[in-house]
Amino acid sequence: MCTHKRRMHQTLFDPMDHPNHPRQDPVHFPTDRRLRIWVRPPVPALTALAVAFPVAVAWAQYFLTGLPEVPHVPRLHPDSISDPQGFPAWLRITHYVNFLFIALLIRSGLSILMDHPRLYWNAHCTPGTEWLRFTPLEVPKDRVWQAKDDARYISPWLALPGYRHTIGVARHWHLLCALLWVASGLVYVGLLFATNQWMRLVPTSWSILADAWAVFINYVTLHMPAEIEGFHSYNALQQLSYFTVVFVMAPLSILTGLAMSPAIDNRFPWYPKIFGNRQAARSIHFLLLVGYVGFVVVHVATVVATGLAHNMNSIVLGTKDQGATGIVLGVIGIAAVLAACFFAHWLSWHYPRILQRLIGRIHTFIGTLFFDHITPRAQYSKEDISPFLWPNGKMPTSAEWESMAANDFKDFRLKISGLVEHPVELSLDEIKAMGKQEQITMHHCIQGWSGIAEWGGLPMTMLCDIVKPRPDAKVVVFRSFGDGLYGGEYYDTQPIENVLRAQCMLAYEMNYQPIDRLYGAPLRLRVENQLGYKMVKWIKAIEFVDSEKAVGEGYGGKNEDDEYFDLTPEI
Ligand SMILES: Nc1nc2c(c(=O)[nH]1)N[C@H]1C(S)=C(S)[C@@H](COP(=O)(O)O)O[C@H]1N2
Ligand SMILES: [Mo]
Repeated sequence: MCTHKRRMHQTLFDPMDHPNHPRQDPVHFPTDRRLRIWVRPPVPALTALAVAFPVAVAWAQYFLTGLPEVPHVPRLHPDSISDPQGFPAWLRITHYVNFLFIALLIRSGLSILMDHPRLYWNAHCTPGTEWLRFTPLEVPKDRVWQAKDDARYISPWLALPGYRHTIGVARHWHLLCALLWVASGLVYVGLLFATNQWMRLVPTSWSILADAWAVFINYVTLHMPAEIEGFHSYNALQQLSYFTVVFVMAPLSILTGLAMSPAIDNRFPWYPKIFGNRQAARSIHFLLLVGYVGFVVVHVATVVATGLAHNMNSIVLGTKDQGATGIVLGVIGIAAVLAACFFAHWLSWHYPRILQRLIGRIHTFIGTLFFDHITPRAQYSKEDISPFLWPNGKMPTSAEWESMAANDFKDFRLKISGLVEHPVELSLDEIKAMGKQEQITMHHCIQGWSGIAEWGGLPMTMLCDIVKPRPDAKVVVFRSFGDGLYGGEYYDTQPIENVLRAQCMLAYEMNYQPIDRLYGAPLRLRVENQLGYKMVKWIKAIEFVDSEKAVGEGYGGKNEDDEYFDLTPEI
């Protein structure tokens, strides 16, 4: 097989990558592809009220006091020659680059959302407590329903890469584009303030609110405000909405995105609380997506309605004339973004390993800068324990595990081997006698759900004290009795430094009971600074090796091999 060859080639572009992906086809294209949106009943009513109320007030004011005049903005510099004049090239370029990345972020974000198509305001993700769901299914109560069963199909016309169980690749795009989007955003904001262009966007007086309201009344009562010379300044409502997008929504997207990181949340538990909790941050992150889509629709409609040719020349060429060049180039630009979306789709389905390696390198870089320094230490209290924790992972079906389970794992022996001075085989009782640590922590699944549970078990540091890893042992492999989603032994790996951190343990207790079969009996791993798929359940054996490249297909775990997940998911 080509596995060996693949291991040898750790370049981004490997011709051996291509043939290996179609193994997942049946699951990616399920028969049930219904997309249903259900919203908790008060939400549409409240939203309608929130929209209808200002509209009604605006109409009332219009009838009572007539149409308010539309003021000029920026008011402070009506005649100053230092006012922004037109749109410089850097502004036109960053505007376009932003459009490209937002498009890819929204598309990959939708793919990620569909892997757990429910949104909550509470941290526990108990089925039935969601306020929004994108699935026609209620969680069945009479049988085991895994979080992976709950994932939905989404059309690749809408999402990148779309289909089902493609969250690994979707995340690569999302994280890559988030980094590039933030970088271009920093350049843009930096130049805004380095020049006088910030005056267009940043209101400098509270009168902006009254002025924006006056403009709002004009729009809502279907009076187009007298055309403001957008080349020099915006009307107050326009300024306020651009300001909100750039200086409120974009930072909030970044901050709520970070609030979903297991490494950050389990080190700084106050951080997600700024937004309520991790799931509230996730809900806000999604609402911001809706906000961008809404903004783009209104923005584009206004560009069309207020003089398309003239506006497109300003946006694309930075000129004031009426010719068709701006429209032509603008359409070509939009076509190029569409082409980029098609290219991203093609790359996702034909060369996902390229993405995995590229993002892996960026991860390693960012990891060494930030994440390697943060050790998880969050502890929740007993009252915080979730009433329900979504289960995930195929239960073992081997006769070996079944018969051990039937006998309360009395015959179980954990085999620890590889690059250690004292390879051992330990019974569950011996493990329990070696030491115990307890922690109440939040589990973060890559799919988006989370939940809080108590875990009791043997810290990996204690185990290492006994088996004594040799200096050449760099990576720890955890092998499971269970299989991966697409068959073959489930396993995952950890760099040895990470298992030596606080809160990394072999858990044999969950919520003060011996761990249930469904949740990983007899032993499962807890590594609180990473995502759930790293925490192997139903552990059979542990092996110390010098590199993950020699195990499985060489990408560091079953999901890394089969679904292109990242090796060190701290975000
Ligand atoms: N053996 C095995 N372990 C596994 C998995 C699996 O599929 N097989 N899934 C992982 C994933 S994706 C998650 S989110 C957690 C789920 O743990 P829980 O069932 O206790 O919530 O287990 C992890 N461990
Ligand atoms: Mo997961």
